[in-house]
Amino acid sequence: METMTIKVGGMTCGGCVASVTRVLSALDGVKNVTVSLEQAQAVVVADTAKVGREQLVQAIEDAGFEAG
Ligand SMILES: [Cu+2]
Repeated sequence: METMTIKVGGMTCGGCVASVTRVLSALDGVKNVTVSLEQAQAVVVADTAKVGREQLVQAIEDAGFEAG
């Protein structure tokens, strides 16, 4: 289990936070997701044998936000 912090750009409200939280939580291997609008980031606890940082970034971008 590893904690990864990913910068998320383009979030403007609680709805955006909920969207990012939802897409990340849906990925297999993700155990916990904490998204902060103020800090513009997502902190994800995940089993890195199942899901890598690239997949988290891709999921955020697919949802219409910038990630890195
Ligand atoms: Cu929003």
